[in-house]
Amino acid sequence: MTGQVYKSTGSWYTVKNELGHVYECRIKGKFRLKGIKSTNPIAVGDLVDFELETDNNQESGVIYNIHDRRNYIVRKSVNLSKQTHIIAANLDQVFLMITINNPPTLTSFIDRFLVTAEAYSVKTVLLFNKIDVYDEDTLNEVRYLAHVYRKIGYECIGVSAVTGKNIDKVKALMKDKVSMFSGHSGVGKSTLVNSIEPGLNIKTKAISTQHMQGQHTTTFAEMFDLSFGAKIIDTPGIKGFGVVDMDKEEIGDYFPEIFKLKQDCKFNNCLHVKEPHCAVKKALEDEEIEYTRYRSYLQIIEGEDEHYRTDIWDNQ
Ligand SMILES: Nc1nc2c(ncn2[C@@H]2O[C@H](COP(=O)(O)OP(=O)(O)O)[C@@H](O)[C@H]2O)c(=O)[nH]1
Ligand SMILES: [Mg+2]
Ligand SMILES: [Zn+2]
Repeated sequence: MTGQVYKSTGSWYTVKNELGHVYECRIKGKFRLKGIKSTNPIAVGDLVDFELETDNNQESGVIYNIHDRRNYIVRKSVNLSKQTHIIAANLDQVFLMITINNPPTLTSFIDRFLVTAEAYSVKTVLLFNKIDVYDEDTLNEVRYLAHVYRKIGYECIGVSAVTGKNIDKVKALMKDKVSMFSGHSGVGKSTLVNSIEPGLNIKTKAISTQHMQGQHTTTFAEMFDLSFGAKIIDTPGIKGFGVVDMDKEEIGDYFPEIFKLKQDCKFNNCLHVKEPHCAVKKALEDEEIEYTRYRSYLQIIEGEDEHYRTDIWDNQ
């Protein structure tokens, strides 16, 4: 049988098959995944093959194969083991929720987030929330930022989780897809999810798991089916989702507007800092590239990013 992992609590996996039947599964043997030194071999979102076995009249599943992943997102472990914890696999999109104030979301945070998502090959949609309370100046700021990010290919939607403004557009994007909501604490993630699916009480469900006894208090991601044919992945308690290890030369590839220009730079290993005949610097002078984006790029390649790290993928 083939199914998708909805929840993992360490040694048990909740797997749903194509008919919507749910099975508690364990892993048979050891899985070694190419190139990943991970504390968990299987994550929420994984497609797995499993067979059923009966033990003391209890039916459960045994997973014997994982399908190739389209993408996966990881959190680095805080200790020195250099192991990673795979949070979720096969994500279709992340909605990055942004507020201009209460709390402010800085462009440096947005750009760092987008670089990480590009590196993970996860599509990001920007949601500018709380537009119901913004004055005209603040709305202009939303319009300006939406213009900046649309120009480089990101879909941007101004929404209000409270009044429901443009929530239909978000739902349309979510249909038949697996989504995750991210952004600083207080931007309105819980409010938005509640307005999209009023009956869904994510936090309660995440705690009442039957296999948690005797385990330490690590929280695990969980996937939920919504009534209109969408899936969301909730990652309770996950903060400080580390950055991917990137070479300096690679970082520009995750800024779409820089990536597009790099072939026109004189040097093929151009970092777009001080090199002569640099197409990126030229575009910056011509105001074709946004200064805040370039500044974020410099901050990342110079490694001035430590204080952004703790907030990336803050999903509280
Ligand atoms: N005015 C307004 N307030 C909002 C909106 N969305 C969320 N809030 C408020 O912002 C606060 C934080 O929202 P919450 O959903 O808990 O944010 P989370 O930390 O991202 O989950 C709450 O007081 C919400 O009522 C919105 O669209 N408009
Ligand atoms: Mg919340
Ligand atoms: Zn260059």
